[in-house]
Amino acid sequence: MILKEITIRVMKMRMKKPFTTSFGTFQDKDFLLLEVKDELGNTGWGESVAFESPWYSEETLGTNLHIIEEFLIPIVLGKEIGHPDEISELFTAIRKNNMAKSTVEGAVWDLYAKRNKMTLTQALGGERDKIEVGISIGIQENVADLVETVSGFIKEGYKRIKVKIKPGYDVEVIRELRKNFPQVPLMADANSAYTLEDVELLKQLDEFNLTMIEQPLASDDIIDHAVLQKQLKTPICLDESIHSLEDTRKAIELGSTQIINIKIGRVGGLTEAKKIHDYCMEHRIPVWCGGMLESGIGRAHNVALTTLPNFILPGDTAGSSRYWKEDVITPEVVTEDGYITVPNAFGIGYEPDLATIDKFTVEEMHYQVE
Ligand code: OSB
Ligand code: MG
Repeated sequence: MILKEITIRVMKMRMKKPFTTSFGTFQDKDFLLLEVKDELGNTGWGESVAFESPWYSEETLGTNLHIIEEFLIPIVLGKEIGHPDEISELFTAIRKNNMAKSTVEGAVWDLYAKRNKMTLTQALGGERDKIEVGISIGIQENVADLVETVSGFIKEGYKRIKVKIKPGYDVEVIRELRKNFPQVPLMADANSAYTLEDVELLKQLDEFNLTMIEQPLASDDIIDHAVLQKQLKTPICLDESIHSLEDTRKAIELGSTQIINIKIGRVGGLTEAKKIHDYCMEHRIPVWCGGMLESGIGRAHNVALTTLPNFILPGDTAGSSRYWKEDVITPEVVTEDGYITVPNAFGIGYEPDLATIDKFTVEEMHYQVE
């Protein structure tokens, strides 16, 4: 297939509710959508999961736009591509900027699947027709609010509860949750809010039978996490620290992580995500699919990825209505009793809703070859 046209849209969508992590609160989601068209008029869609500001990683909407326009589009526009795995190879001359790369690569995967009349799930080699869904809950005003929120999500059937923690909002919060929900699969995500000086505090979490603690230490660390894991019973799961198969191999060899959160954008695309999945499966490390508060386009990619066999823990990919009043795809992603049914339409399996997309488009750029 020949990549003839690329359109980038700068999007602005307001989430139903603000989301608070150890870094702060936000509600407006600014992100990029990218559409690629081949010589036959087939299209594919990708989403940049970079946030407007660099709190989660160094990438932002602005850096993604810059890298995509100035470096990635010149590499792929007009190119003949046999398989989407070729995209990451073409991008090896560009260091890092994984979320930017993933935006383009994701669109090419969707295009490839549609052109070959298969679902993205089939193109990836996925197996499931439904996936298990957990929920990630931001930091709440007080513990009573949190207990009520969690109770609601358990009633809705979510298969696992994840709560954000930060210093001063950790052990007592988890204690209270465990008291109220003794059986529920529960985990905590620190988004790098702790250091090795907090070992004694983190050890107190061991008594609550958490499925895992996600990214307790620095976002660029895999050394201290190994030191911490030796002192914790609770399995550590790395999120921010893992950008590639190589990071995965090193973290597993060092004993820094027992579970991996795979985010397509953070690792540079579906091809690398699949490699990490396969490596973890060989090494008996369970994986799950993380979330970046995606719109329907990115969410659809997550659903397809989660159908691979080693995604044995519930992911953060909840249904559209958890985040959005109106999503940019039809139908929306729907969670029912803690499951999402994997769509069987070709490509990402959900139709981009152009009217809604237009409504939330702030700026649009178009590139094409003659
Ligand atoms: O650390 O997993 C994270 C949201 C934004 C940035 C980072 C993270 C999160 C979440 C929510 O935990 C995931 C989601 O519901 O999409
Ligand atoms: Mg996380």
